Amino acid sequence: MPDAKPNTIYLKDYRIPDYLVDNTHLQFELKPKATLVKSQLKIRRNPAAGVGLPPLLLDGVDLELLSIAIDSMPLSSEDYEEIPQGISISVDKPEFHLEIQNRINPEGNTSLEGLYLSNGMYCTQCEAEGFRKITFYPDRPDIMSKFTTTIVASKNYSVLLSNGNEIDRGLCKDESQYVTWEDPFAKPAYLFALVAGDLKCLDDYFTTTSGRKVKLQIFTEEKNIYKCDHALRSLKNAMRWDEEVYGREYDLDTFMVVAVDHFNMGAMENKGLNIFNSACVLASPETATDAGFQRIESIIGHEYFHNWSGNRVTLRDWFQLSLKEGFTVFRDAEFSADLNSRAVKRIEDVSLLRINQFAEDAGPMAHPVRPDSYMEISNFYTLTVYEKGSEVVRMIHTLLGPEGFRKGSDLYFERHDGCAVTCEDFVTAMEDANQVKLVQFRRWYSQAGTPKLNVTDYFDEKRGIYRLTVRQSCPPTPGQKEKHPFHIPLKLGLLDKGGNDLILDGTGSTQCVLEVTESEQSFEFTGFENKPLPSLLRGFSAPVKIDYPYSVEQLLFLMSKDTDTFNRWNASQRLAFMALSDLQQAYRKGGTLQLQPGLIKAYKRVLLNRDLDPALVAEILQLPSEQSIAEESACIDAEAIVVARKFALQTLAEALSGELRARYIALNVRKPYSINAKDIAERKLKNTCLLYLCVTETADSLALAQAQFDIASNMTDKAAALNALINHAGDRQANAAIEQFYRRWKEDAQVVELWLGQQSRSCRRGSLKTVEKLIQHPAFDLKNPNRVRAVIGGFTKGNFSQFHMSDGSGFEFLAEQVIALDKLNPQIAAQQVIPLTRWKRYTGDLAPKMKIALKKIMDSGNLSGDIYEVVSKSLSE
Ligand code: B3K
Ligand code: ZN
Repeated sequence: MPDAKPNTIYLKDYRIPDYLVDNTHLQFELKPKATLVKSQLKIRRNPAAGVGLPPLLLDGVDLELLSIAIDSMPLSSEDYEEIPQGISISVDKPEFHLEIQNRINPEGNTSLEGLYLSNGMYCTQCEAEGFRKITFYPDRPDIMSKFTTTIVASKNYSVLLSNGNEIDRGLCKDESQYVTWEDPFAKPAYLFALVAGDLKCLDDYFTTTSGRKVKLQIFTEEKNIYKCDHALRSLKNAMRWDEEVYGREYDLDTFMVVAVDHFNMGAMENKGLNIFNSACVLASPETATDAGFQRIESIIGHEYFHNWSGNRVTLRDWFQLSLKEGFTVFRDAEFSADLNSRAVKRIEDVSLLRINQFAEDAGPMAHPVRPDSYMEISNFYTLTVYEKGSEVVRMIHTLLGPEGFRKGSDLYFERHDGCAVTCEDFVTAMEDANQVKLVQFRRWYSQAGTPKLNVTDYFDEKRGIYRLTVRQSCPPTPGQKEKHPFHIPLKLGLLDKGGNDLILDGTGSTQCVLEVTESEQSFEFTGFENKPLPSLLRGFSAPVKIDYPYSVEQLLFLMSKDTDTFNRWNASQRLAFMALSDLQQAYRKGGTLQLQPGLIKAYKRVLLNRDLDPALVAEILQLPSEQSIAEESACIDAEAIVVARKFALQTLAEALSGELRARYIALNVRKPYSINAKDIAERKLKNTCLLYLCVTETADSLALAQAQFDIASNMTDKAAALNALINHAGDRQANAAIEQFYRRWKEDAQVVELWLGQQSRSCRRGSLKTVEKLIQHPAFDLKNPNRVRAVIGGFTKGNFSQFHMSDGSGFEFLAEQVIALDKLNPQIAAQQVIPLTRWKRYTGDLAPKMKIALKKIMDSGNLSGDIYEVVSKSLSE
């Protein structure tokens, strides 16, 4: 148990702030163990908050208070009171200057929240509630203040950065230096940032549509400057895209990005000074894979887009998190889709949603896109808030069309610029700009759970009428037993026998969006000679599960004929799920396993089809992961899943080896590495073929992998070959590759993380013993979240078969790691514990063994609020 059980905070209890902070001036005297923070705040009573002068409440955590003064008069200990969340100060006037001095210990801060040190460099992370670890402050997003910041530090630091524009710098009497920054835009404390380090920068300019020249700078250690080009290019693309697609220009004179090795997540959108996890900004062809390059582009875009969706228009309270995150994920997804393959981007995003967000919706932490309560807000940076939140915005886009959506976003930004607002304000702007009502649609924000659509159809041959009947339901989630019907945009097409799209109405369109709003609803289409075949939920037009009784033949037909690329891929997935479920059943019954022959034929056809985008071919060929098979199953039989998938993979690899080899050889041409959609697609298919070939473990196929490993000069090909060897070569060959790779790359943090991750995820070599050894390896560091995610996360989230070993050793291991992590970094501990929280869905002995591991954590004592919330909710469900 934590010292005191954390409080639950409710959305319904929101109250506007009693006091406002117009100006915030901060001065930092940086010392590793004892940084002095002086804050001067111009405070006034909030006129909208009522009469009287209630006490001023300031949040503060792990701070050493040195002094407080109001209008230069020092306060005595009777004038303020220390309370659990900070201090409460008696106030006798409606306007005053508050001065506070406190000390903090950046070196001892392993939570990576507030001000901390990473490889000798000072940096901050304030979202959501990290600012209170820097100084006493009303740390809530609806308090927006104009900040100036003075940083005083030794001359060893070549850069001292904060938000906004540099307005002063000089030397102090004691030979230290100072720099002062001013941010002209009022902002909540969570967007504050400070960086001090011995860094170099890559710089450039961007000229906005209205002709303003903006200085762009990417800061990193000198040795990594050569890895910043892609981030810089991505930033310029993002700036141009936001001008073209949303009419949004950048608003400061400089935009800075800093790469930091120790970071709890991907990146942070601090005003004018984005701080990035090094892994999400640094890349070169020799050190980063194509997926890494694409991730950088999307995260650079995401953080940049927050400048409007999050910073200029910010949040009233943390329950509204999806207002900025869901909207910004939607924006970055469209940015990536516009710059790369739209279909492949959609497939990747939907896979993530179905595998992980659907699991969240079905688990003990299920919550609506706008949660209505939390104990620890850090636990709500979830796939529901981000990815499902983005799907909700996408549905508005689908319902209003691109022009209507743009009118809505223009109105939203114009109406709320400089304000802290709510999800409700977003929907209202969309309604007002389009003169529509989205009353029922709002349930997407308040109801948790994944809706399910059951679709049946009927064809009246005589009258040529085709009727679709849609029934919707949504399973209960914690605290929400009954659900009301959702407003669901169901995009569909109808195919004739030749696979052509039929015309659906008088306007001649071949695709329509049905608006499903009732529990049961029928839709009719007329004028057909034969019963059409429906292509349902095209482009995944809503975050739902859909069930229509397709036969194997119908799925094969859709897979080769559907004009909607997403649904072609989806048909291949359904087919694979059916085949894998048959195999699981046969295994459970002790029968012989046989892979559905239709699937082999279909894969062969796809592999031979030279007209299909190679990236799509690669997506179709990849069998659903074990995790995604698990997510499809009502009860998870881990052993049957592993056996079924392995059997399917081996059968396919053997049956298609000729075609796989031919396609591999055709694509394996030597040419200079370039990051463009066509080359990325070809590398993706080539490496998918290589991995399949190696599943057969023949000397021939392993020789191809070895040759690629030896000569590859880019990391995409090198890492793919290493992965094939780690998973399929004999011990000697695999270990030699592992060692050789490490020797070459041990100085490169990002490559070492990739290397650790591949070993932990390997079902052959990533057994618990290997992972335990990796934890002892000099490259591992429990204080570094990237290393934790690579080794512990790689094993528990990416190595299904080994983590779910029937003796429960994987669960025990995770419990021990979570207990150790919680003492250092509660946010990372809470991210890592998630696989255990799904215990209820497992069959056999696994569920009780997972539960025992959770109990072990619960009983270990002195838990953080983060871990307490997740573990107690998982056990009490
Ligand atoms: N807004 C940050 C996330 C902060 C997470 C704090 N625990 C990054 C992003 O979503 O852009
Ligand atoms: Zn974000």
